[in-house]
Amino acid sequence: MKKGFLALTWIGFIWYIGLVSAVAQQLSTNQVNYQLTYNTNTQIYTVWVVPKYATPNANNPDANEFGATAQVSLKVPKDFVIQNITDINGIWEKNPIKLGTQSFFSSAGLDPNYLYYVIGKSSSETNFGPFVNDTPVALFTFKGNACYGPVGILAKSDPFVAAARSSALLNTACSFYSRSGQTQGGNVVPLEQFVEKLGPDANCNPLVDLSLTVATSNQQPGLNGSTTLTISVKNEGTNPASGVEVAALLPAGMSFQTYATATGNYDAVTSIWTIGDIPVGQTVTLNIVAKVTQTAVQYFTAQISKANEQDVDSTPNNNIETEDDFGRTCVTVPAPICPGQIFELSIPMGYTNIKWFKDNVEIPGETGLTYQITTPGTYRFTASNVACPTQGCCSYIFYEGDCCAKTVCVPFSVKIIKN
Ligand SMILES: [Ca+2]
Ligand SMILES: [Ca+2]
Repeated sequence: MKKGFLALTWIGFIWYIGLVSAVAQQLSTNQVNYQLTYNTNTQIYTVWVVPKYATPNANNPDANEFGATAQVSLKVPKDFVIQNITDINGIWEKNPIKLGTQSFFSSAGLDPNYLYYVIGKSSSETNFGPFVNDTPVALFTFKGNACYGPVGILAKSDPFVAAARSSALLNTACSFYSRSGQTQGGNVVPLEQFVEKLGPDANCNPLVDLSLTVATSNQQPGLNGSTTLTISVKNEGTNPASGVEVAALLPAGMSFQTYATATGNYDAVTSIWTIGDIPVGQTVTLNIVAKVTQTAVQYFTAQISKANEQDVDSTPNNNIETEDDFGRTCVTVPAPICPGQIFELSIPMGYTNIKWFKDNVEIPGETGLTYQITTPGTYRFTASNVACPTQGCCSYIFYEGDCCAKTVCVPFSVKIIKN
C-alpha cells in the first residue's frame, strides 16, 4: 500500500512535467544548455543554465530573462544520494525520487551502475537576471552522500530517457522554457529551449597529473656564492588542480636569500610554497635565491606536498624520488683534499648498475654504493635507473688543498673516514 502511494506520488509529479514537455516538441531558436560543476573545496555541485543568446532579444524586450517551467535531470552512480538541494534561481524540487530501480525499468536493459533524478522547477515565473551568450547562470546547488564517481546532466540520447517514455510515458529529459523561447502573444505552444548537456560530468574525485622539476642557475657557484633554484610545477592532466602546495627545503649548506613567484607565496620558515589552483596545461614557477655556505655537494630537493585532487601517478609528500612530483638538483663547491686523507662518497639505496667515474674515466671494478677518494679529481657515478645530471646529479670535485680539488654526482654523501 505504502509502495503504491509512493509510486503514485512520483508518477504524478513527473507526469505533470511530462504533459508540458509532451506538447512542446519543437525547439526554440533561443537555445540553452545545462552544465553541472563540482567544487572540491566545498563539495557542492552547481547546476547552470548556459544560454546561447542574450537578453533583450526579439522575443523578450526585457533586460532580464524570465522563465516558468524547467526540468533538470541527473544521471548518478547508483549509490549516490542527492542531498541539500538549495535554490539559486527558481524554486526547485527538494526531494526528488531516485528513478531507475522501479519495476517499469526492469526490462529496459539500463546500466545497473547508474540511477536518475528528475528535478522539476516550480511553474511560478522566475527572474533569472540578464542572459548573456555562453555565460552560465546558476539554478541550484546540491550535495551528495558520498563520492562514487562522476555525476552528470542527463543527455537527451541517454537510454533512460527513451525507456522512461516507452515504459511509463514519463518525460524525464531536461527542459527549459522562458520568455525568450518564443514570440509573444496568442495561444502558443511553448517551445523547448534545452539542447544538450555541456562540458564533462562533475567528478567529485577528479584525477589530476601534476609534475615537478627543479633546476639551478649555477651548479658551481663557489663558496658563499649564490645560485637561483627554480621549482616548476605543471598540470599535465585534463582536470584543474587546486590546493597545491610544494615543500622546498634548503639543505644545511645553503642559506635563503630571497624568492620570487607570480603564483602564491613561499614561506622560508616552513619551506612551503603555497600555490593554490593550477589550470590545465599551466606551469607555475618559484625562484629561490640561495647562498652556498658549505663545500662539497649540496642537494636541493622539492616535492608536491599537497593537492586537493588525486594524482594519476604520484602521491604528495611521500618522498619517493622516482615519482614525477619530486625534483632534485645540486650544486658543487670544490673541496680540498690532503695527501693521506680518504673521503668516502656514498649513494642512497635504490640505484642499480652503478659505475663510478674519475675525470670522466670509468673506474674499473667500482660498482658499489660507496667509493673512497684519496686523490684530487672530479668524481661522479652513473646508474641505469637515473639520468645524470637531469635528475640531480653533481660531480664531487676535490682539489689539492694547502695540505691537501673537486667534484659532485647524484645523491651521495661524503664523510671523512681517515685524516
Ligand atoms: Ca603526477
Ligand atoms: Ca610524491
